Amino acid sequence: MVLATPNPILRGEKIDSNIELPTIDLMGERKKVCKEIVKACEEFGFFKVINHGVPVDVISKMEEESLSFFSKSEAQKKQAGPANPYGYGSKTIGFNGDMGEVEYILLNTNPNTIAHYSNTISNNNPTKFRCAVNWYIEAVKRLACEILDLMANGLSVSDTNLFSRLIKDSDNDSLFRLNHYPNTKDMDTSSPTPPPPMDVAHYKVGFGEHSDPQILTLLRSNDVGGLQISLEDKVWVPVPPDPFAFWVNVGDVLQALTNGRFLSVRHRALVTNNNNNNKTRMSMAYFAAPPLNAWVSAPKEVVTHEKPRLYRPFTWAEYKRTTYSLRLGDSRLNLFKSN
Ligand code: GA4
Repeated sequence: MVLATPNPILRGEKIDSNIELPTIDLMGERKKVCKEIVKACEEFGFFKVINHGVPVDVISKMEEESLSFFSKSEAQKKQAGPANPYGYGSKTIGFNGDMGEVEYILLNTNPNTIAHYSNTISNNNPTKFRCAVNWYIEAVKRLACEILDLMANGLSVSDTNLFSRLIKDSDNDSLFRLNHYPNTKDMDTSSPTPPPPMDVAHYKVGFGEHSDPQILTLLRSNDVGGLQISLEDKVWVPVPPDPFAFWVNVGDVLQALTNGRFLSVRHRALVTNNNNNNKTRMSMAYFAAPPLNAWVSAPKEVVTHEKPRLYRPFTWAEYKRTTYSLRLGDSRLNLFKSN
């Protein structure tokens, strides 16, 4: 009998399922919502939004397209790859040796990129795929702008559209990602009895620990769990799946734009091999980013005598280049500290 080899990266880590992650009801009273968002971003860099206004059919159409793509044969999926960085990728993440138990489609939200890839992603009905993606992006972009305006308001930044303007720009460099995490039961049959649910040694890394480089990420998943966020003291908090909500991540650029007040949350996705039903995790992430030539510089309201400028101004192009020169888990923002 061969025993499952515990993944050394995960050994000895602390998991805390008792921490309650913030939920923001966007239909709530505006002032209260602004305050709650700021608190969530300072404490976790992460929160859930409900009553978000993204139509259910927009989400279900996108999910249907995603499922139909990932159900194809390996050979068919490979026609939309390799991810360079856009297109279909399997197991390899980025260009510097990062790997995970994940397959994905990564796209720039620019309509030309979407149109181009739609032909190989969905050769039987590219228009249907393209429309589903464009509708989804339009809806989540609107949601991201609303949240960014609430953040600026909550931080008393006088130019309340300062953050949202960056992603509304027609040259924005926002991305869209579809992830599929296969059930590792199919890959690892060596475990004789199902391990207890929180025994991290029996999980594999789907997408390793990292922060998102952009401004804001809106993440939606099906009802299969696996996402975890990391608190400052290296405790991992499992994120309960909720297919009706969106999870919002603060990205590195927003941490810089808020002069370090908001935390760019470190997170990862694990895949379990003790999932008895065969349902696999699928997620879709919208990464709201500025145009390549945009400058990232914290506004005066968040730079004070007590809290001087933490990061030097940089362009998104420079930040993105640095991101792609490093490994997934590297802390890139530290390289942009002002001296
Ligand atoms: C993490 C967040 C997004 O998924 C992503 C990822 C990107 C990629 O998969 O191409 C990166 C990763 C992400 C950060 C470090 C670099 C770039 C893989 C990698 C090793 C699309 C992004 O923008 O940055």
